[in-house]
Amino acid sequence: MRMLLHSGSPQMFPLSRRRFLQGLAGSVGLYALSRSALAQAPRALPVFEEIPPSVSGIHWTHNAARSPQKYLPEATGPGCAFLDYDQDGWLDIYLVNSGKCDFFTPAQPLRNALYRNNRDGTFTDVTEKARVSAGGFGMGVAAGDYDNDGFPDLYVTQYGRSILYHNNGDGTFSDVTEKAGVGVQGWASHAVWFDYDNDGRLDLFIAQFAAFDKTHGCGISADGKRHYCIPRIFPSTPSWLFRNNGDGTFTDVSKESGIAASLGKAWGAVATDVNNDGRMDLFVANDSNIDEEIFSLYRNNHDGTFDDQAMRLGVGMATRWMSGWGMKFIDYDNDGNLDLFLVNGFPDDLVEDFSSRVKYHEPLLLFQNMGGKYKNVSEQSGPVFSKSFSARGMAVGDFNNDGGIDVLVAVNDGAPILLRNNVGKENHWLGVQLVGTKSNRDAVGARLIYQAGDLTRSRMKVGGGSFLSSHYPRMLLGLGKHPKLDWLDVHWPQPSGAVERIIDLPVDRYITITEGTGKWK
Ligand SMILES: [Ca+2]
Ligand SMILES: [Ca+2]
Ligand SMILES: [Ca+2]
Ligand SMILES: [Ca+2]
Repeated sequence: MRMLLHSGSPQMFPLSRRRFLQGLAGSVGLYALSRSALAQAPRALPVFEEIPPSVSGIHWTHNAARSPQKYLPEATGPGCAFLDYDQDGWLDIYLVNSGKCDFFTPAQPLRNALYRNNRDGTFTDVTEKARVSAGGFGMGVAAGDYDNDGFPDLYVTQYGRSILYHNNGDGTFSDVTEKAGVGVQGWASHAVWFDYDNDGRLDLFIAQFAAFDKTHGCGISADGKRHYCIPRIFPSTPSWLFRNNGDGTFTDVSKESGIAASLGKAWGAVATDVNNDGRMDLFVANDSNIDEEIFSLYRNNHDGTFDDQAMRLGVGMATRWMSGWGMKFIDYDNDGNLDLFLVNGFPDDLVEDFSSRVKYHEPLLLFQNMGGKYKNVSEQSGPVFSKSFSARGMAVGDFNNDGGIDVLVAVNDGAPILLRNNVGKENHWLGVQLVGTKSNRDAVGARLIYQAGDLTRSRMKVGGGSFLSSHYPRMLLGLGKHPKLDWLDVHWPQPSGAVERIIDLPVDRYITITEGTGKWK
């Protein structure tokens, strides 16, 4: 996605996905492989199987509010989330819609949707009871338990007023935006929960794209048409960082943390510990540099401030860590190696008028990690990969608890796509829910290192998801054909920093590990 953002002039500047993948290849080695390489034998069930609304019960669709004026926010959403809002051990789904704002009044009211997992492959719309319909012009969602009460809360980003929903633990949520002091106004894109000051409480980063103004469009292009310009004409804006005070309120620390000093058109963000120093760093996909695809990496200076390190660390590093516009490294076949799932879609719906190469709807892509090299296995992985979509957000999570990580794709102006993974269970796995006690309860920033025979792997629980979206709260560890896990080290995040080694572990099931107990349940 990020390269699309450089089409800043009123004229669109088309960039092919091929070029994007070539860029990506620079860091993860996609170059060497072609689509046709190493075709697999046909299997009974597709690797990723599209679950239609008639089966899933998910009938909600996204309305992009498309207008002849081509207001840019129409082209950019939505995001989605896997979360377990009722803590029954089964992942539920949250979907973000557009809605009323200064350039759009829907004929019928639009709403976001919360679907409860019925534990049998179907979902029930519980939005009304849960009171999480939002109603503004929604963009994305981030789930995180900011008050450490065991129930995930929701931050919904919007063009206009963004919303913090506190999960009451009884199937309902309350809008606590004002009380909590996190009511930003502007064009919020991607939000990330992470504990930047290591006090055991999740803080909130909110990316802002641009100072969009409906009175300043791109006008008519040379072809006599209006396009969705992703333009330099909108001023760059600061993003926000809110420190969690621990009493249900937050303090805006955008200025003193240095976040506000770095202007940019921020799209996606992920919090991870880049240099393994026990501090969470923040990665932001950005459009502030016009001619190069540059990400901002805010390095945590340990004193409550952040420096923008993108130039020093380089774009390759950025690509490696970034989970931007619907892209995520997942171990879908549980062999212990991280594969790559990508969703895409060009924002300009008229792109095919001026480019024969670039399509508005684009296919989903799956790359299998063949032990260091990545192979495009999309063609062999199910009929859904031969379709095309205007995909935006993507969330991953195991909604049917079979150990195979499933995928939810949020589509602009369409129905979401739910993909069930049919192959994860063919290898051994362990699913781990971490519960922090000294560290933040979601254990964002925790690192798991595990060994099964000759397989040793490390997985970090990062903050944030892919574009506008929020991933599974549990960790899935792939063991390949190893039937036994020798040990698992849990490196809890600060302020604990404790390391606990767990042995005598089961496989092919989910367990919970609570910080300080030294054992699993
Ligand atoms: Ca649930
Ligand atoms: Ca909570
Ligand atoms: Ca904190
Ligand atoms: Ca699954």
